[in-house]
Formats: sequence, structure tokens, C-alpha cells
Amino acid sequence: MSGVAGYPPEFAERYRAEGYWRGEVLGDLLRPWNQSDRIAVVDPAARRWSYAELDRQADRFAAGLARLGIERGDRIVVQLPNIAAFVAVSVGCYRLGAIPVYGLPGHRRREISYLAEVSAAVGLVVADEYQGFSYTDLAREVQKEASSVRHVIVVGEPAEFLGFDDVLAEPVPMQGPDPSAVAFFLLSGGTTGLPKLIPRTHDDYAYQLRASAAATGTDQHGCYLASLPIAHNAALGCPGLLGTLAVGGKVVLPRNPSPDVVFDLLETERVTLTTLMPPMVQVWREAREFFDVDMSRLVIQVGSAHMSPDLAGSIMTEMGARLTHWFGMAEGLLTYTRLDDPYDVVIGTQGRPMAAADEIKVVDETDAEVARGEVGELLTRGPYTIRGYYRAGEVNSRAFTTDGFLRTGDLVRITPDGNMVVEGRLKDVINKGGEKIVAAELEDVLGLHPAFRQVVVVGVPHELMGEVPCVFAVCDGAAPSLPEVRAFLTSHGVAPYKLPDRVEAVTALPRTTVGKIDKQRLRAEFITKAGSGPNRT
Ligand code: OOB
Repeated sequence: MSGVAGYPPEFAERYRAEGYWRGEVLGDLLRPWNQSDRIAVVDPAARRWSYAELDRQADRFAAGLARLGIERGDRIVVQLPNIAAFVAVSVGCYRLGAIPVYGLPGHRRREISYLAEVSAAVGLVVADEYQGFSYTDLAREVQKEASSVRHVIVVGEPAEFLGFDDVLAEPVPMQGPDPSAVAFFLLSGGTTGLPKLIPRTHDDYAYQLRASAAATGTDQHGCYLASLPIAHNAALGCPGLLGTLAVGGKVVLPRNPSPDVVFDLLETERVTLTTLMPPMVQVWREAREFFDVDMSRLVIQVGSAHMSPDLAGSIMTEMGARLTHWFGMAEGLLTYTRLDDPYDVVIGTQGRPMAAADEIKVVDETDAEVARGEVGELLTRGPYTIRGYYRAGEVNSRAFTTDGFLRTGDLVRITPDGNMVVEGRLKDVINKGGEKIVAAELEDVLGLHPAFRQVVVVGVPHELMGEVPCVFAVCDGAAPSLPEVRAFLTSHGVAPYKLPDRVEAVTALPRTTVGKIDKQRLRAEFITKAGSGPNRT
């Protein structure tokens, strides 16, 4: 596929020879279980979907896409919340070889239009409404901006668009994609500007599903509770939704991940695995006092952002669950602690890579490897890590070494017993409790505000979230208030989860010796001020 950097042939041969890539296609995911009434998915309305039903729906959706003239290799932006139709839409696309570009439910006009434009998507699939937001309104705006989008398919009330049920057609034989083809695009948690598209192949993702299911002990008796959006790699395929279905397990999609909804489900559905980001662990920890729930069969995977050893320990000591502490990225590499690792390893490290073929280097600014135990940037290459972002030649030349290692932008060290610890970050991304906010993206939009002469966005510490975005601005007159700044960003179609939590007016922005804006100093000054001033959070 043009715009996608494939794996060099010698690596592809090696990954095949070593059994990582088995020539599987993700469209076959539900097939082994489709002759039974086995429950595959329990949706937010507690409707139970069997493998047979979902498999048939996927076939009919694939046929419906083909009838619309959509072909193998065509891109379709899929922006769906955690509902059962996500499975039929995704697997239907995989069967036809159409390529979903997964947007998050929290994305708005700016992100979705961008995804549609960059991928030259021919279709957009949305739900009618979710959590009070109208995705049909959003689809109208996107269609104005992205002229390639010929078909909008709506799960629910379709208005002037195509309804999901109306698209479904009698299954037809189809050739399907090659296992080495791109199966879908995920979004990067942060490089520069708007998110980059991450091409994941059938071969590489099928391995990730299989290996993560094995590592978490997930089999046909397993039950995965999707607490995070299933469009995010962590809940989609580690093993998440797809990996659990691939082994014949059951996936529960709760209305929302709050304890009053999911604690009941943990017991009634006999949940064995879920994925949380650290702030939600804290919420569960506090809620545990008010709900008596047995978590002894539950494994909780936590990562995406720093988690303190105290919070990590509480999963085992207070909640009575088991913890897999992990590091992951949509680009590929997963590291995690194993279920039989010693307690200190589980609470204090992010474990080891998933595959023996994952190559890891920790390097300094000159790309020289640092001594074991020293902190440096994590570089990686392996059987499920991409070799390039989609259509991003210039970004790729910075984001990858000439021999194909991804520069993760994360600072890590390796402990004497070989476990990885994330120590910080080089990339200018704010990690708000696991949600990634690229500073440059907000800065680009804020630069359009007439009141700001200079403006930057910096992550400042926050007790629950770890850090939150703060706008530092030099203004020509009075500084706009926080609600005004948020409204301004919203009017430019920026997703709500990226909106800043603070605005600080400053007389000048400090510079480093080479003339770059010194964000570290802004952060440090903010912390000093917050420590001494009244009523600061
Ligand atoms: C997961 O994926 P993304 O793509 O949203 O974000 C990746 C970035 C990493 O580069 C790193 O900066 C950060 O998230 N991160 C962590 C972390 N795990 C990820 N930072 C500190 N501590 C950790 N344990 O976030 C993701 C994807 C799959 C599985 C798990 C997480």
C-alpha cells in the first residue's frame, strides 16, 4: 500500500519462520466459534450477542459495503463507542479488506475531518448519539470538509444518512486481503501536531492478539470487561475485545466504567480481565469501601501513564485482584509484568517485552546505548511494531532510525533483573492520566486567538491525573479566562478531553540558551508558585 513502510523482507521472513506471523487474517476471528450459541458480547443494554449472530452480521456488513462499491484497500473512518456493532463493522471491514481508521468517541470535527482527509476515506461509520453528543451533526460537518467521504453509515437513527441495518446485505463470497496487508489504522498518542496514522497489519496484530491472550491467561472461559474505549489499542487488542473473541471468550461492554456500573458486572459476568488507566484505579480503590465485590478472579492491566507503587499495590492488597503493570503504545511494543512476578517487580516496573523478537535499546542523545540501569530514550523494533507512520515521510525520518528502530520518545531504564521502568518523556505530549494531548496541536489552534501574543501549553502536576494541560500566554490586553479559552478551542472542533485545565498569564516566556521556549522552567515556576500561593490545586 502506498504511504506504508513495510517490514524489510529479511525481517518478514524471520517473523514467519519463528512463528510470529502465521498468515492469519483478522476477518477469520469469529469463525471458529460461529457454529455455537456461545455468547461473544454483552452490550451496554445487557443484550447478549452470540458468536453466530455477530459472525453473520459481519458477513452481511462486508457484503453491504461491497454493494455500496467499497473495495479492498478503501479506508473507512470508524468512530463508534463501546457497542456490539463495533464488532460487526470491524470484522466486516477486515473480511472485505476495507481498512478502518479508528477514531475515538471523544474526537470532534478537527480530529475526525483530519483522519478522513489524511486517509482519503470513502466512508464514515458513527453512532447516532452517545453521551449527549450528536455524531450525525459531526458527520455533517466532516462531510463538508472531507470531500472523499461518500458514505456515512449510522448505527441508530440515521437521519439523512445510511442506517447500519439498511447497509446489511446477503453474504457474498469475497477474496479478502493478504495477511501482510494493513488491517486498520490506529492513532498515535503523540509525535507532533495532529495524530499520525499507524498502519497495523493482519499478521502483526493477529500475533499481538494471540500472545496477549496467552500472557493474561485468557481463553474460551475468559471474560474481558472493556472499561476503556475499544477503539484504543489497549482495549482493542492486548488481548482486549479482539483477542478475547479470537480465543472464544466473552466481552462485556459496560455503559460506563464507573464502579456503580461495573462492580456488579464483575460478579454477574464473572469477569477475568479488564484494563484501567491509573486515575480509574484510584476511583475503584475509593469505591471499594462502599461496594463489597469479590475481585479474586480478576486481573487488572494498568498502564498508559505513571502509576505510583502505592496505588499499584492497592490493587492486590486492598482490592484482592491481580495486577499486570504494563507499558504500551499503539505503534506496537508492549511490555508487562507477568502474573507470577515478585510483588516489587509488579508494583514498581513495567516488566519485559511481550515477544522474544522485540528488540529494545536505551540510548543517549547521540543514539549510543547507555549503561544498564541508566536512563535513556527507548528505541524498539519487532514483529508487531510499525516501520513508519502512514504518509509521513518527514516525520518518519525523525521517528525511526535508519535501521528501523522506532524512537518512542519515552525515557526508561532497565533494572538489573531486566525489567523496564518508565522514567519520563522526551516528546512534547501531556499525559493526562493516560489520555495523550500533543502540546503543539493546542498551540496551533490557540495561536489563532487574537488576545494571545505568544502562547504555549505545558503539563503541570495534578494529584489524580498525574498532569493536566496549562496554557501559558503573553497577552496584549486582559488574558481570556479558562472558560473562554476552552470555548475557543471547542469552536475549532478540538476534542473535549484535550481542553486545558488552567490558563496562566505571564509577562514573557522564558527561553533556553538556544532560544527555544523553556517549558521545563515554566513548569518548575508553576510548581513553586502553586506550593506557596493560596487555593491552588
Ligand atoms: C497506550 O498507548 P498510546 O499509544 O495511547 O500511548 C503510548 C504512550 C507511550 O509512548 C508512553 O508515553 C505512554 O503512552 N505510556 C506510559 C505507560 N504506558 C504507556 N507512560 C508511563 N507509564 C506507563 N506504564 O498508552 C497503551 C497501549 C497499549 C497498552 C497499554 C498502553
